[in-house]
Amino acid sequence: MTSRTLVSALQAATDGPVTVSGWVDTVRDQKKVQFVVLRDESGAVQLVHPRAFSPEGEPLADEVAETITGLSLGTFLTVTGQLKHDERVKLGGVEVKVESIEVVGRSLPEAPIADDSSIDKRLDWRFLDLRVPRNNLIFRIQTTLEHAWRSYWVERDYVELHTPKLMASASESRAELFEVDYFEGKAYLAQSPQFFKQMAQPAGLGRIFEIGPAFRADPSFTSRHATEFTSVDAELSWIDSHEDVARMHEELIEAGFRAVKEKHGDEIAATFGVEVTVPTLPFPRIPLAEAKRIVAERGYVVPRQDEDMDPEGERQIAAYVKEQFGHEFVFLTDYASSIRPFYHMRHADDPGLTNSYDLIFNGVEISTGAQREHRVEVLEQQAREKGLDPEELGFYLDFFRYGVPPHGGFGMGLARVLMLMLGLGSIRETTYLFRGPTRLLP
Ligand code: AMO
Repeated sequence: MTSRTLVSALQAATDGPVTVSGWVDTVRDQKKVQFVVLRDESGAVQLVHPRAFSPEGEPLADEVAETITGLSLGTFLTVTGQLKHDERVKLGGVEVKVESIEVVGRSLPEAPIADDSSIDKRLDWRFLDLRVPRNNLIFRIQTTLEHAWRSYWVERDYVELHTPKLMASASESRAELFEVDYFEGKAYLAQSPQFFKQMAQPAGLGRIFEIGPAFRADPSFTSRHATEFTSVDAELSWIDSHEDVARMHEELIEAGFRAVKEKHGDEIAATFGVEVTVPTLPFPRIPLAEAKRIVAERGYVVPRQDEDMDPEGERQIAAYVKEQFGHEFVFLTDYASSIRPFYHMRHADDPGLTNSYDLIFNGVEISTGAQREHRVEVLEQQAREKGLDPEELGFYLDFFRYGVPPHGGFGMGLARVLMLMLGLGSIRETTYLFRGPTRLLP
Protein backbone atom coordinates (compact mmCIF):
# COMPACT_ATOMS: atom_id res chain seq x y z
CA MET A 1 0.00 0.00 0.00
CA THR A 2 1.20 3.53 -0.76
CA SER A 3 1.55 5.16 2.62
CA ARG A 4 -0.48 8.33 2.23
CA THR A 5 -2.35 10.82 4.36
CA LEU A 6 -5.98 11.42 3.41
CA VAL A 7 -6.59 15.05 2.51
CA SER A 8 -9.27 15.27 5.20
CA ALA A 9 -6.62 14.42 7.83
CA LEU A 10 -4.22 17.23 6.85
CA GLN A 11 -5.81 19.95 8.96
CA ALA A 12 -5.26 17.94 12.13
CA ALA A 13 -1.74 16.83 11.09
CA THR A 14 1.38 18.67 12.24
CA ASP A 15 3.54 20.64 9.83
CA GLY A 16 6.32 18.62 8.23
CA PRO A 17 6.84 15.85 5.66
CA VAL A 18 3.70 14.36 4.17
CA THR A 19 2.59 12.18 1.24
CA VAL A 20 -0.78 12.67 -0.46
CA SER A 21 -2.30 10.81 -3.42
CA GLY A 22 -5.20 11.73 -5.65
CA TRP A 23 -6.12 13.29 -8.97
CA VAL A 24 -5.47 16.73 -10.43
CA ASP A 25 -8.46 19.03 -10.05
CA THR A 26 -6.93 22.31 -11.30
CA VAL A 27 -3.50 23.65 -12.26
CA ARG A 28 -2.40 27.30 -12.08
CA ASP A 29 0.95 27.39 -13.83
CA GLN A 30 2.31 30.86 -13.02
CA LYS A 31 5.70 32.36 -13.76
CA LYS A 32 7.00 32.42 -10.21
CA VAL A 33 4.91 29.81 -8.50
CA GLN A 34 2.78 26.85 -9.54
CA PHE A 35 -0.40 25.71 -7.80
CA VAL A 36 -2.15 22.37 -8.18
CA VAL A 37 -5.39 21.45 -6.46
CA LEU A 38 -5.23 17.73 -5.73
CA ARG A 39 -8.41 15.86 -4.84
CA ASP A 40 -8.83 12.50 -3.21
CA GLU A 41 -11.93 10.70 -1.91
CA SER A 42 -11.91 12.81 1.25
CA GLY A 43 -11.37 16.36 -0.03
CA ALA A 44 -9.09 18.78 -1.89
CA VAL A 45 -5.73 20.34 -0.99
CA GLN A 46 -3.55 22.99 -2.58
CA LEU A 47 -0.06 21.95 -3.64
CA VAL A 48 2.44 24.74 -4.18
CA HIS A 49 5.74 24.83 -6.02
CA PRO A 50 7.80 28.06 -6.12
CA ARG A 51 10.01 27.99 -9.20
CA ALA A 52 13.79 28.33 -8.76
CA PHE A 53 15.67 31.20 -10.44
CA SER A 54 19.35 31.94 -11.15
CA PRO A 55 20.91 35.04 -9.49
CA GLU A 56 20.36 36.73 -12.89
CA GLY A 57 16.63 36.00 -12.66
CA GLU A 58 16.59 33.23 -15.27
CA PRO A 59 14.30 30.25 -14.46
CA LEU A 60 16.37 27.17 -13.54
CA ALA A 61 15.70 23.74 -14.98
CA ASP A 62 13.47 22.07 -12.45
CA GLU A 63 11.99 18.58 -12.75
CA VAL A 64 8.99 19.23 -10.48
CA ALA A 65 8.08 22.41 -12.41
CA GLU A 66 8.24 20.55 -15.72
CA THR A 67 6.06 17.76 -14.42
CA ILE A 68 3.45 20.25 -13.18
CA THR A 69 3.46 22.09 -16.51
CA GLY A 70 2.78 18.79 -18.28
CA LEU A 71 -0.10 17.69 -16.02
CA SER A 72 -3.50 17.10 -17.59
CA LEU A 73 -6.54 17.44 -15.39
CA GLY A 74 -7.69 14.17 -13.87
CA THR A 75 -4.20 12.62 -13.76
CA PHE A 76 -3.55 10.52 -10.65
CA LEU A 77 -0.47 11.53 -8.62
CA THR A 78 1.44 10.74 -5.49
CA VAL A 79 3.08 13.83 -4.06
CA THR A 80 5.58 14.14 -1.23
CA GLY A 81 6.31 17.49 0.33
CA GLN A 82 6.10 19.69 3.40
CA LEU A 83 2.73 20.32 5.00
CA LYS A 84 2.23 23.87 6.19
CA HIS A 85 -0.76 25.39 7.99
CA ASP A 86 -1.51 28.88 6.69
CA GLU A 87 -4.87 30.48 7.36
CA ARG A 88 -4.53 32.60 4.20
CA VAL A 89 -5.00 29.44 2.12
CA LYS A 90 -8.73 29.40 1.33
CA LEU A 91 -8.85 25.67 0.73
CA GLY A 92 -8.78 24.19 4.23
CA GLY A 93 -6.06 26.49 5.64
CA VAL A 94 -3.20 24.14 4.66
CA GLU A 95 -0.92 23.63 1.70
CA VAL A 96 1.74 21.15 0.70
CA LYS A 97 5.03 22.46 -0.67
CA VAL A 98 5.98 19.92 -3.31
CA GLU A 99 9.29 18.06 -3.13
CA SER A 100 8.56 15.20 -5.49
CA ILE A 101 5.74 14.19 -7.81
CA GLU A 102 5.08 10.74 -9.17
CA VAL A 103 2.63 10.60 -12.07
CA VAL A 104 0.85 7.32 -11.44
CA GLY A 105 -2.02 7.37 -13.94
CA ARG A 106 -2.00 9.92 -16.72
CA SER A 107 -5.32 11.26 -18.04
CA LEU A 108 -6.09 12.20 -21.64
CA PRO A 109 -6.00 16.00 -21.87
CA GLU A 110 -9.58 16.69 -23.04
CA ALA A 111 -12.30 15.78 -20.52
CA PRO A 112 -15.35 14.32 -22.33
CA ILE A 113 -17.82 15.88 -19.86
CA ALA A 114 -18.19 19.23 -18.09
CA ASP A 115 -20.31 20.48 -15.19
CA ASP A 116 -23.16 21.40 -17.54
CA SER A 117 -23.23 18.13 -19.53
CA SER A 118 -26.58 16.38 -19.90
CA ILE A 119 -27.34 13.50 -17.54
CA ASP A 120 -27.09 11.06 -20.46
CA LYS A 121 -23.62 12.28 -21.40
CA ARG A 122 -22.62 12.17 -17.74
CA LEU A 123 -23.78 8.56 -17.47
CA ASP A 124 -21.71 7.63 -20.57
CA TRP A 125 -18.69 8.78 -18.55
CA ARG A 126 -19.99 7.80 -15.13
CA PHE A 127 -16.55 7.11 -13.66
CA LEU A 128 -15.54 10.71 -14.35
CA ASP A 129 -18.94 12.03 -13.30
CA LEU A 130 -18.57 10.28 -9.95
CA ARG A 131 -15.31 12.12 -9.25
CA VAL A 132 -17.42 15.24 -8.70
CA PRO A 133 -17.74 15.52 -4.90
CA ARG A 134 -21.53 15.95 -5.04
CA ASN A 135 -21.95 12.65 -6.89
CA ASN A 136 -19.39 10.85 -4.77
CA LEU A 137 -21.28 11.99 -1.66
CA ILE A 138 -24.50 10.29 -2.81
CA PHE A 139 -22.90 6.86 -2.43
CA ARG A 140 -21.46 7.68 0.98
CA ILE A 141 -24.97 8.60 2.06
CA GLN A 142 -26.28 5.37 0.54
CA THR A 143 -23.70 3.42 2.56
CA THR A 144 -24.76 5.10 5.80
CA LEU A 145 -28.43 4.51 5.04
CA GLU A 146 -28.00 0.83 4.21
CA HIS A 147 -25.76 0.30 7.21
CA ALA A 148 -28.34 1.85 9.54
CA TRP A 149 -31.05 -0.32 8.04
CA ARG A 150 -28.95 -3.48 8.36
CA SER A 151 -28.13 -2.56 11.95
CA TYR A 152 -31.80 -2.01 12.76
CA TRP A 153 -32.63 -5.48 11.47
CA VAL A 154 -29.60 -7.30 12.85
CA GLU A 155 -30.26 -5.85 16.33
CA ARG A 156 -33.74 -7.39 16.12
CA ASP A 157 -32.51 -10.82 15.01
CA TYR A 158 -33.57 -10.61 11.38
CA VAL A 159 -31.70 -12.99 9.06
CA GLU A 160 -30.11 -11.53 5.91
CA LEU A 161 -30.83 -13.56 2.77
CA HIS A 162 -29.60 -13.53 -0.81
CA THR A 163 -32.32 -15.03 -2.97
CA PRO A 164 -31.74 -16.22 -6.55
CA LYS A 165 -32.31 -13.82 -9.41
CA LEU A 166 -32.75 -16.55 -12.00
CA MET A 167 -36.21 -18.05 -11.74
CA ALA A 168 -38.43 -20.57 -13.49
CA SER A 169 -41.49 -18.30 -13.26
CA ALA A 170 -42.53 -14.66 -13.04
CA SER A 171 -42.31 -13.22 -9.51
CA GLU A 172 -44.70 -10.25 -9.74
CA SER A 173 -46.55 -10.38 -13.02
CA ARG A 174 -46.20 -11.57 -16.60
CA ALA A 175 -45.79 -7.96 -17.66
CA GLU A 176 -42.32 -6.42 -17.38
CA LEU A 177 -40.66 -9.81 -17.33
CA PHE A 178 -37.14 -10.43 -18.69
CA GLU A 179 -36.79 -13.83 -20.28
CA VAL A 180 -33.34 -15.32 -20.78
CA ASP A 181 -32.08 -18.44 -22.53
CA TYR A 182 -31.27 -21.06 -19.94
CA PHE A 183 -29.55 -24.09 -21.48
CA GLU A 184 -32.32 -26.06 -23.21
CA GLY A 185 -35.07 -23.89 -21.76
CA LYS A 186 -35.96 -20.42 -20.50
CA ALA A 187 -35.43 -18.60 -17.24
CA TYR A 188 -36.74 -15.28 -15.95
CA LEU A 189 -34.96 -12.54 -14.06
CA ALA A 190 -36.47 -11.95 -10.62
CA GLN A 191 -38.75 -8.90 -10.52
CA SER A 192 -38.75 -9.12 -6.72
CA PRO A 193 -37.57 -11.59 -4.06
CA GLN A 194 -41.26 -11.93 -3.18
CA PHE A 195 -41.69 -15.72 -3.32
CA PHE A 196 -38.38 -16.55 -1.67
CA LYS A 197 -38.71 -14.08 1.16
CA GLN A 198 -42.11 -15.60 1.84
CA MET A 199 -40.52 -19.07 1.70
CA ALA A 200 -38.37 -18.07 4.67
CA GLN A 201 -41.52 -18.07 6.83
CA PRO A 202 -42.43 -21.78 6.46
CA ALA A 203 -38.64 -22.33 6.58
CA GLY A 204 -38.83 -21.18 10.18
CA LEU A 205 -36.52 -18.17 9.86
CA GLY A 206 -39.11 -15.84 11.37
CA ARG A 207 -37.83 -12.45 10.22
CA ILE A 208 -35.69 -11.83 7.20
CA PHE A 209 -34.39 -9.04 4.97
CA GLU A 210 -32.58 -8.69 1.69
CA ILE A 211 -30.99 -5.79 -0.15
CA GLY A 212 -30.47 -6.95 -3.71
CA PRO A 213 -31.13 -6.49 -7.42
CA ALA A 214 -34.55 -6.71 -9.04
CA PHE A 215 -35.31 -6.60 -12.77
CA ARG A 216 -38.28 -5.19 -14.64
CA ALA A 217 -38.60 -5.08 -18.42
CA ASP A 218 -40.27 -1.71 -18.05
CA PRO A 219 -40.04 0.27 -21.30
CA SER A 220 -40.80 3.63 -19.68
CA PHE A 221 -38.41 6.57 -19.45
CA THR A 222 -39.63 8.19 -16.23
CA SER A 223 -37.44 9.65 -13.52
CA ARG A 224 -38.35 6.77 -11.18
CA HIS A 225 -38.14 3.61 -13.29
CA ALA A 226 -35.12 1.48 -14.08
CA THR A 227 -34.88 -1.96 -15.68
CA GLU A 228 -32.59 -3.06 -12.84
CA PHE A 229 -32.84 -1.56 -9.37
CA THR A 230 -31.83 -2.32 -5.80
CA SER A 231 -34.79 -3.57 -3.82
CA VAL A 232 -34.83 -3.36 -0.03
CA ASP A 233 -37.06 -6.15 1.23
CA ALA A 234 -38.25 -7.53 4.55
CA GLU A 235 -40.67 -10.25 5.57
CA LEU A 236 -41.78 -11.28 9.06
CA SER A 237 -43.93 -13.92 10.71
CA TRP A 238 -46.67 -13.66 13.32
CA ILE A 239 -48.19 -10.38 12.25
CA ASP A 240 -51.83 -9.53 12.91
CA SER A 241 -52.13 -7.40 9.80
CA HIS A 242 -50.19 -5.12 7.45
CA GLU A 243 -50.21 -2.61 10.30
CA ASP A 244 -47.46 -4.63 12.02
CA VAL A 245 -45.37 -4.44 8.84
CA ALA A 246 -45.96 -0.68 8.58
CA ARG A 247 -44.85 -0.20 12.19
CA MET A 248 -41.51 -1.90 11.57
CA HIS A 249 -41.18 -0.07 8.26
CA GLU A 250 -41.57 3.39 9.76
CA GLU A 251 -39.12 2.60 12.57
CA LEU A 252 -36.64 1.42 9.98
CA ILE A 253 -37.01 4.62 7.93
CA GLU A 254 -36.62 6.72 11.07
CA ALA A 255 -33.41 4.89 12.05
CA GLY A 256 -31.96 5.33 8.56
CA PHE A 257 -32.78 9.02 8.29
CA ARG A 258 -31.45 9.67 11.77
CA ALA A 259 -28.11 8.06 10.87
CA VAL A 260 -27.87 10.01 7.60
CA LYS A 261 -28.71 13.30 9.26
CA GLU A 262 -26.17 12.74 12.02
CA LYS A 263 -23.34 11.82 9.67
CA HIS A 264 -24.07 13.89 6.55
CA GLY A 265 -26.75 16.47 7.49
CA ASP A 266 -24.47 19.51 7.14
CA GLU A 267 -22.84 18.27 3.95
CA ILE A 268 -26.25 17.48 2.43
CA ALA A 269 -27.54 20.96 3.27
CA ALA A 270 -24.41 22.58 1.78
CA THR A 271 -24.32 20.37 -1.33
CA PHE A 272 -27.96 19.76 -2.21
CA GLY A 273 -29.60 22.66 -0.37
CA VAL A 274 -32.02 20.39 1.49
CA GLU A 275 -32.54 19.60 5.16
CA VAL A 276 -32.84 15.93 6.01
CA THR A 277 -35.86 15.66 8.31
CA VAL A 278 -35.92 12.70 10.69
CA PRO A 279 -39.60 11.70 10.47
CA THR A 280 -41.73 11.49 13.60
CA LEU A 281 -43.58 8.27 14.46
CA PRO A 282 -46.17 7.14 13.66
CA PHE A 283 -46.39 8.18 9.99
CA PRO A 284 -49.87 9.29 8.92
CA ARG A 285 -52.05 6.52 7.44
CA ILE A 286 -54.89 7.15 4.99
CA PRO A 287 -57.00 4.48 3.27
CA LEU A 288 -56.61 4.80 -0.51
CA ALA A 289 -60.31 5.49 -1.12
CA GLU A 290 -60.23 8.35 1.37
CA ALA A 291 -57.00 9.69 -0.15
CA LYS A 292 -58.73 9.85 -3.53
CA ARG A 293 -61.62 11.80 -1.96
CA ILE A 294 -59.20 14.22 -0.31
CA VAL A 295 -57.34 14.75 -3.56
CA ALA A 296 -60.64 15.31 -5.41
CA GLU A 297 -61.63 17.93 -2.83
CA ARG A 298 -58.37 19.68 -3.61
CA GLY A 299 -59.46 19.84 -7.24
CA TYR A 300 -57.62 16.89 -8.74
CA VAL A 301 -59.59 13.84 -9.81
CA VAL A 302 -57.44 10.73 -10.18
CA PRO A 303 -58.18 9.64 -13.78
CA ARG A 304 -59.12 6.02 -13.09
CA GLN A 305 -60.89 5.61 -9.80
CA ASP A 306 -60.56 1.81 -10.02
CA GLU A 307 -56.77 2.08 -10.23
CA ASP A 308 -53.81 3.12 -8.11
CA MET A 309 -52.99 6.76 -7.46
CA ASP A 310 -51.31 8.32 -10.47
CA PRO A 311 -48.16 10.44 -9.95
CA GLU A 312 -50.16 13.68 -9.69
CA GLY A 313 -52.48 12.06 -7.13
CA GLU A 314 -49.42 11.03 -5.12
CA ARG A 315 -48.10 14.59 -5.21
CA GLN A 316 -51.48 15.98 -4.16
CA ILE A 317 -51.94 13.64 -1.21
CA ALA A 318 -48.37 14.34 -0.12
CA ALA A 319 -49.08 18.09 -0.23
CA TYR A 320 -52.18 17.53 1.89
CA VAL A 321 -50.26 15.43 4.44
CA LYS A 322 -47.50 18.05 4.60
CA GLU A 323 -50.04 20.83 5.26
CA GLN A 324 -52.17 18.82 7.64
CA PHE A 325 -49.58 16.84 9.61
CA GLY A 326 -46.26 18.46 8.67
CA HIS A 327 -45.11 15.03 7.52
CA GLU A 328 -43.13 13.94 4.44
CA PHE A 329 -44.35 10.33 4.61
CA VAL A 330 -47.77 8.78 4.32
CA PHE A 331 -48.99 5.18 4.22
CA LEU A 332 -51.89 4.78 1.79
CA THR A 333 -53.68 1.65 2.98
CA ASP A 334 -56.41 -0.82 2.05
CA TYR A 335 -55.87 -1.03 -1.71
CA ALA A 336 -58.57 -2.70 -3.78
CA SER A 337 -57.83 -6.36 -4.49
CA SER A 338 -58.41 -5.64 -8.19
CA ILE A 339 -55.17 -3.62 -8.30
CA ARG A 340 -53.08 -5.80 -6.00
CA PRO A 341 -51.23 -9.07 -6.70
CA PHE A 342 -52.88 -12.41 -5.92
CA TYR A 343 -50.71 -13.00 -2.84
CA HIS A 344 -52.09 -10.04 -0.85
CA MET A 345 -54.47 -11.03 1.93
CA ARG A 346 -57.95 -9.60 1.56
CA HIS A 347 -60.07 -8.08 4.31
CA ALA A 348 -62.00 -10.76 6.19
CA ASP A 349 -65.21 -8.70 5.92
CA ASP A 350 -64.63 -7.18 2.47
CA PRO A 351 -62.74 -9.25 -0.12
CA GLY A 352 -62.72 -6.18 -2.37
CA LEU A 353 -59.96 -4.70 -0.19
CA THR A 354 -56.48 -5.94 0.75
CA ASN A 355 -54.38 -5.74 3.91
CA SER A 356 -51.82 -3.63 2.11
CA TYR A 357 -50.21 -0.22 1.77
CA ASP A 358 -48.04 1.94 -0.41
CA LEU A 359 -45.57 4.25 1.30
CA ILE A 360 -45.34 7.71 -0.26
CA PHE A 361 -42.35 9.94 0.49
CA ASN A 362 -42.36 13.55 -0.73
CA GLY A 363 -45.05 12.72 -3.25
CA VAL A 364 -43.59 9.56 -4.80
CA GLU A 365 -44.27 5.89 -4.07
CA ILE A 366 -41.19 4.32 -2.52
CA SER A 367 -42.62 1.02 -1.33
CA THR A 368 -45.40 -1.54 -1.33
CA GLY A 369 -46.16 -3.66 1.74
CA ALA A 370 -48.81 -6.20 2.65
CA GLN A 371 -49.98 -9.08 4.75
CA ARG A 372 -49.82 -12.23 2.60
CA GLU A 373 -52.50 -14.82 2.07
CA HIS A 374 -51.12 -17.92 3.80
CA ARG A 375 -54.14 -20.25 3.46
CA VAL A 376 -53.21 -22.31 0.43
CA GLU A 377 -56.74 -22.92 -0.90
CA VAL A 378 -57.52 -19.20 -0.77
CA LEU A 379 -54.17 -18.37 -2.33
CA GLU A 380 -54.75 -20.82 -5.16
CA GLN A 381 -58.19 -19.37 -5.77
CA GLN A 382 -56.84 -15.80 -5.83
CA ALA A 383 -54.11 -16.82 -8.29
CA ARG A 384 -56.72 -18.34 -10.59
CA GLU A 385 -58.86 -15.21 -10.37
CA LYS A 386 -55.87 -13.19 -11.56
CA GLY A 387 -55.46 -15.50 -14.53
CA LEU A 388 -52.33 -17.20 -13.21
CA ASP A 389 -51.60 -20.85 -13.72
CA PRO A 390 -51.44 -22.70 -10.37
CA GLU A 391 -49.33 -25.33 -12.16
CA GLU A 392 -46.56 -22.86 -12.85
CA LEU A 393 -46.86 -21.55 -9.29
CA GLY A 394 -46.78 -25.09 -7.88
CA PHE A 395 -43.39 -24.67 -6.23
CA TYR A 396 -44.62 -21.49 -4.48
CA LEU A 397 -47.94 -22.96 -3.42
CA ASP A 398 -46.07 -25.93 -1.92
CA PHE A 399 -44.52 -23.50 0.61
CA PHE A 400 -47.97 -23.21 2.15
CA ARG A 401 -48.89 -26.88 2.26
CA TYR A 402 -46.76 -27.88 5.24
CA GLY A 403 -47.75 -25.16 7.65
CA VAL A 404 -46.94 -21.47 7.60
CA PRO A 405 -47.55 -18.67 10.12
CA PRO A 406 -49.33 -15.42 9.20
CA HIS A 407 -46.76 -13.10 7.66
CA GLY A 408 -46.14 -9.98 5.62
CA GLY A 409 -43.47 -7.64 4.39
CA PHE A 410 -42.53 -4.89 2.00
CA GLY A 411 -40.26 -4.05 -0.92
CA MET A 412 -38.71 -0.59 -1.28
CA GLY A 413 -36.66 1.02 -4.05
CA LEU A 414 -33.33 2.23 -2.65
CA ALA A 415 -32.61 4.76 -5.42
CA ARG A 416 -36.05 6.34 -5.03
CA VAL A 417 -35.53 6.91 -1.30
CA LEU A 418 -32.18 8.59 -1.97
CA MET A 419 -33.53 10.70 -4.84
CA LEU A 420 -36.36 12.05 -2.69
CA MET A 421 -34.22 12.49 0.41
CA LEU A 422 -31.73 14.64 -1.52
CA GLY A 423 -34.32 16.47 -3.62
CA LEU A 424 -32.86 15.15 -6.91
CA GLY A 425 -34.79 14.87 -10.15
CA SER A 426 -34.12 11.26 -11.17
CA ILE A 427 -32.99 7.89 -9.91
CA ARG A 428 -30.31 8.10 -12.61
CA GLU A 429 -28.49 10.37 -10.17
CA THR A 430 -28.80 8.00 -7.21
CA THR A 431 -28.05 4.73 -8.99
CA TYR A 432 -24.37 3.85 -9.30
CA LEU A 433 -24.83 2.54 -12.84
CA PHE A 434 -28.32 3.16 -14.16
CA ARG A 435 -29.98 0.57 -16.37
CA GLY A 436 -32.86 1.59 -18.63
CA PRO A 437 -34.41 0.54 -21.95
CA THR A 438 -31.62 2.25 -23.90
CA ARG A 439 -28.78 2.00 -21.40
CA LEU A 440 -26.58 -1.04 -20.84
CA LEU A 441 -23.26 0.83 -20.75
CA PRO A 442 -20.93 1.31 -19.02
P1 AMO B 1 -43.54 -3.16 -6.11
O1 AMO B 1 -43.68 -3.75 -7.47
O2 AMO B 1 -44.47 -2.07 -5.74
O3 AMO B 1 -43.75 -4.28 -5.00
O4 AMO B 1 -42.05 -2.68 -5.92
C1 AMO B 1 -41.62 -2.22 -4.66
C2 AMO B 1 -40.81 -0.95 -4.81
O5 AMO B 1 -39.70 -1.15 -5.68
C3 AMO B 1 -39.42 0.01 -6.39
N1 AMO B 1 -39.55 -0.25 -7.83
C4 AMO B 1 -38.75 0.29 -8.77
N2 AMO B 1 -37.70 1.12 -8.68
C5 AMO B 1 -37.09 1.47 -9.82
N3 AMO B 1 -37.45 1.04 -11.04
C6 AMO B 1 -38.50 0.20 -11.20
N4 AMO B 1 -38.84 -0.25 -12.40
C7 AMO B 1 -39.20 -0.21 -10.02
N5 AMO B 1 -40.25 -1.03 -9.78
C8 AMO B 1 -40.45 -1.03 -8.46
C9 AMO B 1 -40.43 1.06 -5.97
C10 AMO B 1 -41.56 0.21 -5.46
O6 AMO B 1 -42.35 0.90 -4.52
N6 AMO B 1 -43.07 -7.75 -4.07
C11 AMO B 1 -43.62 -6.41 -3.86
C12 AMO B 1 -43.20 -5.84 -2.52
C13 AMO B 1 -43.79 -6.57 -1.32
O7 AMO B 1 -45.04 -6.67 -1.26
O8 AMO B 1 -43.04 -6.99 -0.43
C14 AMO B 1 -43.12 -5.50 -4.98
O9 AMO B 1 -42.19 -5.79 -5.70
O10 AMO B 1 -39.85 1.85 -4.94
